[in-house]
Amino acid sequence: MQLSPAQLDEFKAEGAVAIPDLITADILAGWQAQMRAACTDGVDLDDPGSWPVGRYAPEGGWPELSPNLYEVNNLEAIVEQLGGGAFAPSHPAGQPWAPQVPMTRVILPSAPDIEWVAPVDGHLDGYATGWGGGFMAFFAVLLWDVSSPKGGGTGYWPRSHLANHRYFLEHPEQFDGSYLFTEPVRSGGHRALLDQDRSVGDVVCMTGRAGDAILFHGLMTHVASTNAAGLRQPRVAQFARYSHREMREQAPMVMFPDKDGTPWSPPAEAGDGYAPATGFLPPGHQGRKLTRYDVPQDLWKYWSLD
Ligand SMILES: O=C(O)CCC(=O)C(=O)O
Repeated sequence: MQLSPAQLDEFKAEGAVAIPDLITADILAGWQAQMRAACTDGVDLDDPGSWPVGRYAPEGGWPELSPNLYEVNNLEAIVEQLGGGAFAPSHPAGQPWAPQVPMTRVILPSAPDIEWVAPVDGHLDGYATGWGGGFMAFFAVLLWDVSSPKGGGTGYWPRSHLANHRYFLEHPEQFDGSYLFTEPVRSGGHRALLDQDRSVGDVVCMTGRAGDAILFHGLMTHVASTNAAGLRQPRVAQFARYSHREMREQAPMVMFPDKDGTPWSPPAEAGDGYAPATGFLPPGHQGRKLTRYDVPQDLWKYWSLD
């Protein structure tokens, strides 16, 4: 499978493009069977009467589905088309590369007294503590139909990849993740970067048929949305995330290093389960010359779209 020139143009302009039927019927049927079998606590994905409210995962989490999404031929072919071999599944910095398990996330309808509201703010992937640089793109893949924009599909702000790129061109020193701790994002959230840019569209919540996907640019502001009360479709999705191979390899040297510039090493876990950031490379540090820190004028410099 390859994206058509029209799909590539849409992806570049909007930061997101639908890929219908990314997943073949046989793989999809297998995944659905594995998801059904993995449910515990009396939950039956085909019986809304058995559903708890909101986000659901069985005890111990969702299992790795077979085949692994990252190894699906159609996906591999598109990733090769996009990156010309330069993109690989994202993984935590400081660990040797190993096959990755895609994230599985299920969002069931909310409680009847909760009114659906559109997401008001989102985030960028690739900036969690301990994650490496060079985050390029991600795919959201539906395992069940989502017919309604209120059905819990990933919310995203069209053209926010361009707005965020413009911000980082003006503030390249914050591309390391320090933008999260700097105004206006520190108080106003990612939304603050979008409000400054009139070309960014209103939030859209993903819909589609089981087996469909959306490809998102890594600088797309996005967020999980709520599955409206009363709906009878589970939002069941897997996510595949990709980084630039070379930048990913540089990540352990430069991601959240100690303030004196000594190489990053995973910090001890804080009490709330989140590892604290240990600081960023100071301006002028040699590490900042690595491509992991590059904010290219041409947003597509590290892609293979021509
Ligand atoms: O569950 C979703 O639709 C959104 C997931 C998300 O925000 C993420 O993977 O970063």
